[in-house]
Amino acid sequence: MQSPSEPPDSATTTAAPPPPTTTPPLPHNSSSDDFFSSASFPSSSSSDGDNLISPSPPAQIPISWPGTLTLDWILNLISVFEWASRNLPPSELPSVLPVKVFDSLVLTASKVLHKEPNCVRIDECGDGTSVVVVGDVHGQLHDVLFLFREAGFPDENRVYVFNGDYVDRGAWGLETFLLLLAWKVFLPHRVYLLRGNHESKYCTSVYGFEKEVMAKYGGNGKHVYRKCLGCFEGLPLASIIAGSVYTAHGGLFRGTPVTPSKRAKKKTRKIIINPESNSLYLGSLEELSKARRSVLDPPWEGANLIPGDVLWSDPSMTPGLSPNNERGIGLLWGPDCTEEFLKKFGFKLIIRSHEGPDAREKRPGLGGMDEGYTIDHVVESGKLITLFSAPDYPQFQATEERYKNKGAYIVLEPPYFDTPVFHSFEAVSPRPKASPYYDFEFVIDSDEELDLASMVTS
Ligand SMILES: [Mn+2]
Repeated sequence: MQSPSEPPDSATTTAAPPPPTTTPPLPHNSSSDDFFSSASFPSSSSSDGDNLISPSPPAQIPISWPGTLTLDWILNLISVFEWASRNLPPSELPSVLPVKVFDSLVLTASKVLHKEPNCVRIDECGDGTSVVVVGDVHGQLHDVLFLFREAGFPDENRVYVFNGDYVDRGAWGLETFLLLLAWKVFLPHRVYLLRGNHESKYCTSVYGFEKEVMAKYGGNGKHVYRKCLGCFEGLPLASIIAGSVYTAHGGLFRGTPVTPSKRAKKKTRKIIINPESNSLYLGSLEELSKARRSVLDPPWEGANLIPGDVLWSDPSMTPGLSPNNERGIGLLWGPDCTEEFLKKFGFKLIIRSHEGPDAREKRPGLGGMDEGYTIDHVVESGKLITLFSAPDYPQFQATEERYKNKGAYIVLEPPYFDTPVFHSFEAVSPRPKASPYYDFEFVIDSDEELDLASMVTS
């Protein structure tokens, strides 16, 4: 059992760059303990939003890089982001989070993430450990902070698995992503960050994150955006919790038949691509483990087919595997495929995300996302669940009639971790005022109908 203020393992100590030299921290008036004893967190009763408003700036700005992250540093980061979101224009973010501190955090996190396998196995869950699974959060920083305060911060006995889609649409994708990276660096074996389809160049150029970064970091915006994309490449694709729960942003994926090349060069392989649905079959965990995840964007073919499926696919009530024509990428899979996958690998649950209330509105036969989750398939070996953790989504909506959806997270408890306990929650209200970073009135509601041609050329 380690103290939360001590470095959790060597991952945080091997990659610590030197502290920033040009932006020394301002002298602050007290120890962090003094500041946080009077601050509003981590009270779990702070759901009314009133005590989230901090009229005076946090004690420790600008943030400096400590070399090794501590719980106090992360709590201060939360405080600074929350305060800045309500009191500073977006372009002032660098005055509280200097680009050099951004660089250190992203570099350190990227090194940790790139070492993880495509499918992380979370097995070190002891008797006293619970696992919190979180779906799409889409830059809704204040709702993420509420979730952490209600479910409890990550610690020795509380593991977090995030299913991707940290950025785009919401106005605080950068702060949200950086906060999650900070937790990852601080507790690399207690916080797992999987990739969503929005952690890509294509999505972030259409749905707001790129423009958000440019607005916040100005002249350093391109640099900050490039570093974020590099970090996205390191995000693993899936997790297996306690050997019985599979999680991924989209879900299941196809097998990619491999035949030896005629010219038997060393390790040269030819991957047969056949878009006919009757040639589709479920992929194996071994294929997933060998997939190449470092390419962020379509065209999704060859070695990219599996990541494309894992990030973009959706469940269906129609049996079998078929191309996901609505999205133009990924697959649709039926209850029979859920059963096949669960049975083959001895799993009890699949927890995927990827569909919010807007997407579900267009999916007759599947449940709506009012409560932040749906149980889509109930089969002999277990269940398939969709989990969406952005309440009152999307933040910017063209119609007056809002979805008013709740977000949800799932807690998995020992000893088997295979019985989901659902926690639905309302959006933090009021949200700070913010301007959208994409043309939400003209950009399509969900991720459907992708312009594949533009993806190929961009
Ligand atoms: Mn998604």
